[in-house]
Amino acid sequence: MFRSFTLVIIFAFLSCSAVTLVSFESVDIVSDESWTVQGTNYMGKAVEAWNHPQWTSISGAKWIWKSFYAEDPWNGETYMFQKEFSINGLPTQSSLTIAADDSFALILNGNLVASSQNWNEGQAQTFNVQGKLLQGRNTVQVVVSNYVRDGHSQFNTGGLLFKLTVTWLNI
Ligand SMILES: [Ca+2]
Repeated sequence: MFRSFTLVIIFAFLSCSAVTLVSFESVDIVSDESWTVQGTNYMGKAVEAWNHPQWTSISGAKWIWKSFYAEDPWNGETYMFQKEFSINGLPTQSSLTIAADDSFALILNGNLVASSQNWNEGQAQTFNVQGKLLQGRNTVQVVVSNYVRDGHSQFNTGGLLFKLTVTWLNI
């Protein structure tokens, strides 16, 4: 009787331990004013951009640029947007969605993982970056070019829209 009671106690303890040991967390990294923007002889914080009517949207993310309107739509502009974030466990699941006006190159932890030469009608693209994420500190950099076009800035805007959702296993 005593032995079986002891076993029940041990089993209950192990069950509780297992529940507390296996836990997941997730975080959304979205484009917003917390990103830095870097250009030739310039570094600052990104701002929310004027939204072109044809641009898509991603829940929780903002279209960002160096300025509300493109500053030089007649000659084009290229900027690098950057954000650092932490993954406090073993990444188990991720989903990355991005849209840019016009072209982009997406770099995760120093590795080029995706690029697009076309503004893609303002639509978003999804990429698998599961093997590119690291435990601890991560850096995402996106180089975006607004191409030369005729017209004023409201018709030739530049922008970046980004969302990365990462789920990790606490270990
Ligand atoms: Ca444009």
